[in-house]
Amino acid sequence: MSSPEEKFCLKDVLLSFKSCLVDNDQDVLLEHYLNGWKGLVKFMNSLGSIFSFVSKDAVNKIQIMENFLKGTNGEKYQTLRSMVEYELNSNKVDLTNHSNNPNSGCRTILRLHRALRWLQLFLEKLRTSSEDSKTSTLCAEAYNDSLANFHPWIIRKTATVAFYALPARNKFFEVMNVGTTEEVIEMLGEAVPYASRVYDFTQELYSKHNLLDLP
Ligand code: 1PZ
Repeated sequence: MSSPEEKFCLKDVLLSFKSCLVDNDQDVLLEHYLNGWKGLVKFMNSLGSIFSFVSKDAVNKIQIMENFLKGTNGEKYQTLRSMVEYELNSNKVDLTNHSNNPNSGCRTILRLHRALRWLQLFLEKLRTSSEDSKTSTLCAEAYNDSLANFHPWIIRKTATVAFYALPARNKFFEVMNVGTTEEVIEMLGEAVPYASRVYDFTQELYSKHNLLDLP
């Protein structure tokens, strides 16, 4: 049995997206951003092995970024702004095809950034859902309005099938380990806006540098 302090709590995870915002929402600390993702992966793993194809990809991308942070140019990867500046100035970003510099920080973060949009939409749908709402439907709607647009047919198909394995709304709220339904709804109302602010900042930064379509 795990001790209470080791118990997973979605609120702490979402608050990582608060602690990663710096400079008046004009920059994002990569380490805290990745901590948020690590917590989300943990949460996803607690929902069952059906999502392991998703968590494998997320873990892989987190690892790519952690290797940059630990590497010789680690200080260039402290924030999203410094990463973009560094990688663009040193020609580390493939703008047209994904071959010379396969896993740039910019293209890797772009994948997580698109997934953050899904998360934002999904959690907002959950927050405003009624008791008889189906988590699988909410999740599929959020996915179709975001990530699905960037995924080939086979991944869309697999993801859509996996969504049916999501626990029902009350069970899902329980796994978040935040408290009663009212407390979960309140927590989401408080925490989702931080994820939105991180999303908005990244979107603007990437758009300014024409990085939103990196292969
Ligand atoms: C709580 C339920 C979890 C549902 C998760 C919904 C997202 C479905 C996404 C399915 C993606 C699966 C596999 C890999 C896809 C990759 O091809 C793409 C593009 O990367 P590339 O091939 O270009 O390197 N990867 C992504 O789009 C990133 C996906 C990250 C998903 C993280 C989800 C975190 C979930 C948190 C749960 C609270």
